[in-house]
Amino acid sequence: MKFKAIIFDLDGVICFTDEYHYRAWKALADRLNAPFDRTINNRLRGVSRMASLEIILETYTGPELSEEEKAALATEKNEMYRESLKEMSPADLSDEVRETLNALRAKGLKLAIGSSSKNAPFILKQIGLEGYFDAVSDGNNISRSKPDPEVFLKAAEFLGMDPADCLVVEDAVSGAEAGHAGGMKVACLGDAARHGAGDWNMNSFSELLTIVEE
Ligand code: B16
Ligand code: MG
Repeated sequence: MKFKAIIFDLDGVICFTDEYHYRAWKALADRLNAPFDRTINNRLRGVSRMASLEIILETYTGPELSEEEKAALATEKNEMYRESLKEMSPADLSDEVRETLNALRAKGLKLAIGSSSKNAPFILKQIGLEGYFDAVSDGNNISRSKPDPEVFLKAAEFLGMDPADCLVVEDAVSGAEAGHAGGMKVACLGDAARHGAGDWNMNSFSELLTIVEE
C-alpha cells in the first residue's frame, strides 16, 4: 500500500457544511453592507474563523472596528452557522463517503480528520461519525490555520505516523498547500481539484480506493 493513513478535511470533503458557512457569512456581510459573493467565499475554505472575518471585512467601508467588535461579529456568525448544524443528521453523510471510508479501513489504513473547524466534534456527532476516526485534529488543537501544515502534522502525530506515510484529502487550495507544506501527498476534490492543487484531482470521493492501490 502506498500510504499507511489518510487524513481527511471535514467541510467540503466528508460533508457539505460549506454552504452553511456561506449563508451565515452572507447574512453578516449584508448586515455590514460589505459586498460578498461566492467567489470571495471560495477564499474562506479551510481558513480559520477570524481569518475568514478579515476577508469579509476587505469590502467593509463603515466605522473602524475594535478587536472586541470583531470577536463579537465572529461569534454572531458562528451562532447562525451552528443553528444550521443542528439540522444535520446521519442522512447528511452520503452512502459513497460512508462506504469508501469503511473500505479504506478494511484495507488496513488508519483514518483521521484534519479540519480547521472548532465545530468539528459537533459536526462529526451530527452526521453519526463521533468516535469513528482513529484521530481528530481540528481548530481546537491548533494555533495556525491552513495553509500552515500544523493541523495535518498534529493528525499524523496523534496517529503515531510519519507524515510521508499519510495522504491528505482536501477541497480547499489552502488545505492542499498545508498538506504539501507538511510533506504529504494530497488528493483534491471540489474547488481545489478545479484549481489542480492536488497530486490527484478527483471527481468523486470513491476514487481514493484506486489512488491508495496505485
Ligand atoms: P469554524 P475545514 C474549515 O473547515 C472551513 O472550510 C472554513 O470555511 C471555516 O472558516 C473553518 O473550518 C473554521 O470553522 O468557524 O467552525 O471553527 O474545511 O478545514 O474542515
Ligand atoms: Mg474543507
